[in-house]
Amino acid sequence: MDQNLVYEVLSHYDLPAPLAGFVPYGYGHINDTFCVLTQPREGDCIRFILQRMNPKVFPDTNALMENMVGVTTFLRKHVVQQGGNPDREAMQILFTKENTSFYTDEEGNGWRLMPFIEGTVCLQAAETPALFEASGKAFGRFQRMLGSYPAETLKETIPGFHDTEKRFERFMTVLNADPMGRAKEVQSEINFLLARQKDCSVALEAHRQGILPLRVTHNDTKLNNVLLDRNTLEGICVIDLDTVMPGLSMNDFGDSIRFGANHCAEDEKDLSKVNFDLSLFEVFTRGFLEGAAGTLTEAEIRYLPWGARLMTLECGMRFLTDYLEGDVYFRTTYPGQNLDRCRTQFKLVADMESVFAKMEAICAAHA
Ligand code: ADP
Ligand code: GN1
Ligand code: MG
Repeated sequence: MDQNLVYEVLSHYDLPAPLAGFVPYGYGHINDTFCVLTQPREGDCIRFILQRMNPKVFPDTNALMENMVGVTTFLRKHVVQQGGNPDREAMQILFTKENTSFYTDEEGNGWRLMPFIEGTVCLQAAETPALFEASGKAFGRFQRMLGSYPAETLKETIPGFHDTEKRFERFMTVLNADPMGRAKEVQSEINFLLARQKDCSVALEAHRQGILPLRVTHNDTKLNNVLLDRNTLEGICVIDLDTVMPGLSMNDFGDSIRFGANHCAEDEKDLSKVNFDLSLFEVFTRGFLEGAAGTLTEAEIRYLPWGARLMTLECGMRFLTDYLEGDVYFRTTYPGQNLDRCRTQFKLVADMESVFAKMEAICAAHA
């Protein structure tokens, strides 16, 4: 990354103090994120999060940022009404000197700037059950807060984002083309997925039959997309709002379980370390339902275990597709990382299948 480009971007913002520097930040797979430091003459430095949005993933930056400004403004008002602190409990998009919600550089890439929410931690793995429960509560609450958001004003930033059937079709197209000649190396992963084609329709079919309603959902509820209070370890603020769109509640629940209800990294190579943890599933369920506070229907709660299975299967399928395509979507730091990621997801799916009745019993008990 050309440092001068970042300076050029920042020159379009009214910063509160002289710029002290910036460093790459976080473990996101999509955006380029930087922590920007400004240093007043006296006192602590004031930090910001600067992101270059990924135009391959989000081709319509205007639509993306319209959603983002709409949702953050709505959430900030909601937090104020509830007597909370909007600067801690909601994100904020800072506007440029030209009064736009993002800056477009000479290459056409969009950049956005946000205050850094201080006094928080962002975890890559659930270190304790209590932390995972806190994240569940935050994501459940997030969904409840957006219950009254005018869904019709939201743009679909990634059409069919959790359309698992469409994702499967896309996988088949890439598999048939096999552009990198990699299919022969991954036959067992391919077979695992082919054997589960029917599963890809479970949620969509329930929605088509009117069993599951559309809600405004986050759609990317990884543990590292929620900030926890550094001292109380409570969930403070849900971040990474790029994919807030109409969706199914079970998917928000499921994506958190996929990422957090285990004790390994998403790209762990040693599959003996990759195990679905039913006790973490239970604490998350408790937190999520407490946070959602009665907004979910009986059917939505009944389908939560499927949300976990399907989000994990879908994510594994997306990693596998990307591996077959030559790693063009998810950022990778070493060759084969998407295949490692796919393998962890499929191992977790298999684990979930073997304890599925227990997952259902847990959801029923917490309904
Ligand atoms: P990506 O879509 O690439 O995952 P995110 O929006 O999740 O990008 O940002 C990446 C990381 O940056 C987060 O996991 C978190 O650690 C950090 N981060 C993002 N926004 C903020 C914020 N407002 N305050 C503090 N940390 C943040
Ligand atoms: C991406 O942006 P990030 O890193 O939070 C991806 C999710 C995947 C996740 C897998 C917009 O999330 O859908 O589940 O990686 N986000 C997008 O770790 O595709
Ligand atoms: Mg993220």
